[in-house]
Amino acid sequence: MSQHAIEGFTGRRGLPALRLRDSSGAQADIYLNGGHVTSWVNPAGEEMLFVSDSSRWQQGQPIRGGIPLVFPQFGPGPLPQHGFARTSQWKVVDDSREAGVRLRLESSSETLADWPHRFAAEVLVGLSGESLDVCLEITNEDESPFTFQAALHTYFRVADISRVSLEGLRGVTFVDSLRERAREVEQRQQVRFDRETDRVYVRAPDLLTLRDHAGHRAVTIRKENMPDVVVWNPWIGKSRRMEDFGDDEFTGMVCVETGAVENTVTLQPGETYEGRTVLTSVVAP
Ligand code: TA6
Repeated sequence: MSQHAIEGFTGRRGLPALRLRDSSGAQADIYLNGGHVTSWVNPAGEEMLFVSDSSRWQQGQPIRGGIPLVFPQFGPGPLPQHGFARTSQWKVVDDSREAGVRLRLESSSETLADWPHRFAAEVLVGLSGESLDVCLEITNEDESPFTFQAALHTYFRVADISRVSLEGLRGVTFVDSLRERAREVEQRQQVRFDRETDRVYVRAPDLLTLRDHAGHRAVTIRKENMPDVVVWNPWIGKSRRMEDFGDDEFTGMVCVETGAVENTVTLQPGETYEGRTVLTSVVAP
């Protein structure tokens, strides 16, 4: 990773945030609320992530866009949707040796009330030229094992969803959240979008390419120890039902999320899980 400059600043609605820059001119913003990457600008100055114009910017509320951290639960369940990581206040780990920003969230009386396991979570965000590198680490600080789900719920900005393709999923089994979790094998080399899409691709390849044909851009998505990939676009109906998302914003975004969703993680006491995703911006014809 290249050398970084890190500066604190007051972000939207007064929320505390950090800005990370590297020598290539790339830049990323990370909010302490949720440990949330809200912006990734490539060396050419292009914003690669989507954030809704209707997003809340309130402490304790999820930011609609960027890279929400999903932990310890994905989707609906006994905990609030997608777990408490994205609505908790993370702290900066001041470690000058790090190549990037490291934030930390520890179990507390609030989290223990909902999820009775002591843990430490850390996210390391780094930049290296065309790449954004996000590593999520979860340590079991308890005396008994626990099982969790985790994901980087990344919202990519695109010029026109109808001219977007996601490559590398052919032959992968997916669970369709819109058809009572029906399982099917992806037949297409290029997944395209013309309707609401909400699928978990199980044990997907570790390298995918998202092509924004109208934007003449592409992003490679390289993951480590994050077996599953969630692909989501709310399309028209769901967009209208989300009050922190514009009715027509579905045309300018797609979520390609990397994590352990169908393949949950069980940690023994003292064990640490590390999941990493490296996003690289490439110019596409
Ligand atoms: O990742 C896909 C998904 O689980 C969708 O079902 C949709 O609910 C999306 O996450 C956003 O969830 P949120 O709780 O942020 O509105």
